[in-house]
Amino acid sequence: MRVVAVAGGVGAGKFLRGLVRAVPREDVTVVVNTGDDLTLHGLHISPDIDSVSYWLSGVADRERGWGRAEDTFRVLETLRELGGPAWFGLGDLDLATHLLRTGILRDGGTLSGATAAIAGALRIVPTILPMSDDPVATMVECVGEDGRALDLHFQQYWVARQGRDAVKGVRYAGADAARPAPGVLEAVAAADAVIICPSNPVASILPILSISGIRRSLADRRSRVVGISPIVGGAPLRGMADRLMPAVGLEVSAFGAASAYGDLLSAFVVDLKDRTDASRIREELGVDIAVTDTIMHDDGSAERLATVALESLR
Ligand code: FO1
Repeated sequence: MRVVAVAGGVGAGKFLRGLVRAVPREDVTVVVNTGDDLTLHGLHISPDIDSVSYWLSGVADRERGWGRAEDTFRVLETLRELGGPAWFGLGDLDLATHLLRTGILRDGGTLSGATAAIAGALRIVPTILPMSDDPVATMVECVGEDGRALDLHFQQYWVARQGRDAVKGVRYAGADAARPAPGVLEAVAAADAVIICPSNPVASILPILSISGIRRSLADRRSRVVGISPIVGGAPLRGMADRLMPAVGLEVSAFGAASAYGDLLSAFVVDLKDRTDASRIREELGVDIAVTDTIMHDDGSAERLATVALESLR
């Protein structure tokens, strides 16, 4: 059974560890958000690709969610002592990934090529594809505490300024010109199931769907597309979806998450705590509903969630 997973960072990483227990890992292709990629210290950093790669290879820091387990931050601390920019928490081990990726790009390689090289080195079997080799930047339009308009890159909004600004809108700069990365459309066309992972709809999934070719490819396969709600009990488990969703006109609820990509879905998995949203999603969006415990305590619970998602398409 060939499966495409449309993925953001931490939530997707946890989920994918279960998915590769539910189906043969060589049958899985992951299409990953790059809207929150950034260049820092001259390095190309792809946080969501790295989260997915680290989770799938078993080196992720399970507590923090991002970065590598048992990493140290000596380079960052020294940089801070020297008065350099130290707002983004790059670990010493994590830095090796960014050095390798940046070198490949500098030598004329693509982000897809760099991603495949790193995945190969980490002995990851599923195929990991960036959504695009072209740059797309998730920009968060805010009003600062002093009332001034701010146009912030996602990482400036969330990490540098710690989400303190009032969000007025979100856009995906560069999406109009961005082409799907090699292999993305082919994987979706050949998939028996496309799973939209329990990731932040605005920061992780909509950037991928903002690439028109990808959105169209999913629309063509609607009968095989299932989404999983990242909302539990009317709120995100972590992150800032509750601040970004209203800014793009989405209710902060399982219904709001479903309506973010409702026109592409055949089925949607909601948490037991949000079961009251089920009939609304079914009736207003025309989407089948599965209700289950969506909290992924471990790989076993992630596997059960993946199985429920796949069975909801049968
Ligand atoms: N998130 C933070 O909140 N603070 C950090 O300092 C930080 C560093 C970081 C370094 C590498 C990486 O791959 C991810 C990192 N993240 C950090 C997570 C990241 O900012 C976002 O959570 C994702 O981009 C959203 O999916």
